[in-house]
Amino acid sequence: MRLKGRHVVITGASGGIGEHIADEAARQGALPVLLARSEGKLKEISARIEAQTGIRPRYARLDVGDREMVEAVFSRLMAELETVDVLVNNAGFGVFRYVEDIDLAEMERMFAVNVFGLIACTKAVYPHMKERKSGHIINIASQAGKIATPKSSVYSATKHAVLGFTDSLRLEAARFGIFVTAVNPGPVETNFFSAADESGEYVRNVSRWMLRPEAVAKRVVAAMMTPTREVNMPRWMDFGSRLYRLAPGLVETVAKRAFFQK
Ligand code: NJP
Repeated sequence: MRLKGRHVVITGASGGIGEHIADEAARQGALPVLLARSEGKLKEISARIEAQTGIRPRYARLDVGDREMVEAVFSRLMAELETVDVLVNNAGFGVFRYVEDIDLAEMERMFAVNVFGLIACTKAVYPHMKERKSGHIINIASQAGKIATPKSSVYSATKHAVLGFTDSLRLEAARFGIFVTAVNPGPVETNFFSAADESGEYVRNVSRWMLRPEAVAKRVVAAMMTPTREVNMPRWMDFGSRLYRLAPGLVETVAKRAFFQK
């Protein structure tokens, strides 16, 4: 009942974690709004959700890395919806490479989508939430935003940036009754790895403890409209990143082989 009739805007909703968040939010009675570049997929997902729940989610094409498009799409949405109760900044991608192999255009794109896009989407809804003294911004970051490992320097840097932004925003937003949550999953079984892990080596190495996207989505939706600081999963990885904060050198030594599994 907490989410009944609430507008939940999800970026990167055409697959993976974002699609499952839309499913679960609709099951809880929320009104999801689906955003991504693949409009055809959004249309199919919207029709499927309507067939399953009776709720027909709105959808719109959005490249979060395109600043003008973010402004245009969100101003249209705000005019149509009047309120956005929850924004889930989920759109993102990673490419795992050693530093010497980093392509600088790819690096800029990763920052444009994962960091600047997330900030631009946040800024598009924040003034309205501030005015209403209510709302929730949920940023899908990563355990890679807590521990940086080989071959993920740029991806990890984007997620560290997301966590820095999120922590600062949480303090500012609390003054207006707005909740801010960071979600830090470990590896999740989605299409993410078709771009991130070209060789397939990482997926082979970690497949036995990959999270299901449905499980991540359930935790995200359970946190909606509650003052949840962070969602960290799986539990053992959360424990590892807490330990890393206390003794980074020790963890790097002990887990060196595991860190090079990409
Ligand atoms: O990945 P995937 P996930 N503008 O590839 C969209 C983080 N994460 O669900 O635009 C707008 O299945 C894309 O749609 P489309 C990860 O960093 C993951 O796993 O149509 N949308 C698709 O819907 C990311 O922030 C893992 O191509 C854009 C969606 O994003 C979030 O979880 C672990 C876009 C990506 O779906 C969702 O990733 C972790 C753009 N420019 C954090 N570019 C993991 N999977 O292991 C992409 O710790 N999208």
